[in-house]
Amino acid sequence: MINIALGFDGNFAPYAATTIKSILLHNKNVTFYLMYDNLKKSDIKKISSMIESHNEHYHWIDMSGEFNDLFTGNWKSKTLYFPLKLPSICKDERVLFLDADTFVLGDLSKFYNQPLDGYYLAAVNDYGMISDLKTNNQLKLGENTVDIKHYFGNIRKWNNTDMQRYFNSGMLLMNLDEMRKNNVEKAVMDSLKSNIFAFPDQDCINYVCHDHVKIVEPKYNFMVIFKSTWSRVEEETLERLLPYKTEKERPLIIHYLLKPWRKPNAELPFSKEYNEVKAMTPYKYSLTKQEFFSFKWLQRLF
Ligand SMILES: [Mn+2]
Repeated sequence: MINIALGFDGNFAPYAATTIKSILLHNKNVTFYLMYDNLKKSDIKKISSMIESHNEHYHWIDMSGEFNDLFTGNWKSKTLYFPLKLPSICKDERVLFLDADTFVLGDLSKFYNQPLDGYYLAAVNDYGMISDLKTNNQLKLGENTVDIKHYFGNIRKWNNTDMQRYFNSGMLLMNLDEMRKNNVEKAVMDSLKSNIFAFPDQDCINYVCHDHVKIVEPKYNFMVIFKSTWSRVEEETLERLLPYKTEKERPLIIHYLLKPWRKPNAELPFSKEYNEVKAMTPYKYSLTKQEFFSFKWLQRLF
C-alpha cells in the first residue's frame, strides 16, 4: 500500500490530475490524500472518477480554514503549506508528498518502502538553490529584500556543509510516526510564527528537520530548473543529472520548476510524455491561462 498526498487549488487542478494520472499508470494499491482549497465541485468529481477508474482510493481534505494569515511570498497561494499538516491528517506510518508540478515515471513501491528509521523524512538536495548561491539574487523577506547569500549564510546561518543537506520540499517521503513522536508538526508551526522564511514552506521544514533528513538520489526529485541555473550547477552534480536531462535515463519523479504546459516547452525533459499523460486526464481540453489569452488575442485579429 502506498499513501500519496498532494495539495492544490482550482488553478492547479489540471496539473494535479496529471501527477495523479502518472502515478496511476505505474502503481497499484494507492491511497491519495488530496488537500484542497478553492476547488470546484466539478474538479473533485472529475479527479475522483479518474482515480476510481483505476480502482484506487482517495480522501479529499478541505484546507480552506488553514494557514489564512501566513506569508506566501511570490507564490501567492497557501497550498504550499499543506504538507506541513500531514502528520495529523494521515494516520498511517508514512506518506509520500508530491507537488502538483511533479510527474511520476515508474513504480514507486521500492522507493516508498525504503528504511526510514530515525529519520523524519527522505528528500533530495535542492541543487538549483545551491547553484543560485553563486548569484546576487535578491529575495523577498516579508517587507524587505535581501541578498540570497546573506539570507542563507547570516539569517538562516546555514554554511556550505549545511546547504548540502538543504532539501527541496516538492517531494517529501515522510516518516509520520517519527514526526508525531517528536511533535514535528507543532515545531514547524511555531517556527513560522517566530521566523520569516524566504521560501516559506521549504525553509521552515528544513529548519525543523535539518538533522533528521535522509538525503536521497536526485532521480527521486529531478528538478527541471532554469537554463541559467543549469549553467551554475556544480560539475559533479551536473554529471549525475545529465542522463535525465537528456532523457537517456528515466528519473522516478520529475519536478517541473519550468512548466511543461507552458510554451515553448518542447525542450524540457520528458515534456512530450507529460503532455501525453495530461491528455489522458479529464483536463485534456483545458486551456492554460497562456493558451486562453493567446486565443482571445487571435480572435481579435480575425
Ligand atoms: Mn513545485
